[in-house]
Amino acid sequence: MMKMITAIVNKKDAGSVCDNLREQRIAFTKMASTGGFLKTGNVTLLIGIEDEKLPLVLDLIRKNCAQRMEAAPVISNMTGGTAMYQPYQPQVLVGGATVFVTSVELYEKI
Ligand code: 2BA
Repeated sequence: MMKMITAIVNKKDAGSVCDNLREQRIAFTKMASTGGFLKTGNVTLLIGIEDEKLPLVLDLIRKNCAQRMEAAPVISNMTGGTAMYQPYQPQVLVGGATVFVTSVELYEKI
């Protein structure tokens, strides 16, 4: 049986996660993505793996990703609701990775 890991990874951590996946010879697809809230780039990894390798991959992601504070966009009424950056910005805690694991019904290479 297989699992599909969809991991949304902070850009700053994506390099080391991908290097480690390659070292472990784990196949993955890397997609450029954008966070809906911060509107900044992150990386979405699709990783299809055998069930027994799930703990290895989750461990690898945990070891290579860290939470950090990042500036949040400020909504200003003065500009009619458009997000704009101001000198003193509120910060939000952004995860190193958001991970979804789903069961794969069919895996076929055509
Ligand atoms: P963003 O949507 O850009 O969100 C960045 C961070 O901003 C989030 O970190 C969270 O701390 C904060 N945040 C998000 N929405 C918020 C809101 N409505 N009010 C206040 N603060 C908010 P993380 O939770 O670690 O998420 C990092 C990135 O992972 C997200 O970037 C998004 O691209 C993705 N993500 C997180 N949860 C997701 C979900 N349930 N489904 C799909 N993607 C998700």
